[in-house]
Amino acid sequence: MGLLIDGQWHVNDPPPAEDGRYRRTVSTLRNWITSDGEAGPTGRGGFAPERGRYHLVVAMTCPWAHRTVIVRKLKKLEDFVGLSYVAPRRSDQGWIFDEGEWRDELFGCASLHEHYTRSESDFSGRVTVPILWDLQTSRIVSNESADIVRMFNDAFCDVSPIRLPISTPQANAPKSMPGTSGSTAA
Ligand SMILES: N[C@@H](CCC(=O)N[C@@H](CS)C(=O)NCC(=O)O)C(=O)O
Repeated sequence: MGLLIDGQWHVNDPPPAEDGRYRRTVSTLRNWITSDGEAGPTGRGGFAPERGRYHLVVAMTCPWAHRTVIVRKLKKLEDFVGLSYVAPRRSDQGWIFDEGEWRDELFGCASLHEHYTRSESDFSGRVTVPILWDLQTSRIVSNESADIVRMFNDAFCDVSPIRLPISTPQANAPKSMPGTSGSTAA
């Protein structure tokens, strides 16, 4: 599937864990949009809710990304958080963009790993969806769907009074895939 190491794309994955079990990616970009722009539970501050400032990049085929799309819609945050889709398939470049509805409307990139290195030039790790961009600072705010749904619910209260029952981290923490070790990204 490929991954980034020190900002360089590697087509081949490292060998699997010795026990052969699947382990989900540990998300490393974990800043938070907060109602007052102060730092959230992890990462740095400076991300206040502002109209048109944020943008989600997701894949239609990814359940983790899908929950961020659902919460954005239920909270009616379309004016605050834009949305675009990678193509619903992988290549040796990982997630890629394509023409039409799969185009990269933010930067015109061919692949999602270019988004990661645009934000973090020395990024190492898997290139996953969803990612949440801050267009003001040109940095990725978060690549952790469990955090993104919580910040959508909590940080935009002034503009979206709808409250969804997803506020506890435990209830919403990323789950490991069935039959795996139970290691999580949270
Ligand atoms: N912790 C992430 C994990 C997301 C995730 O695993 N996304 C998958 C697609 S469903 C992905 O992009 N995988 C690409 C890869 O591992 O190379 C989250 O929940 O936001």
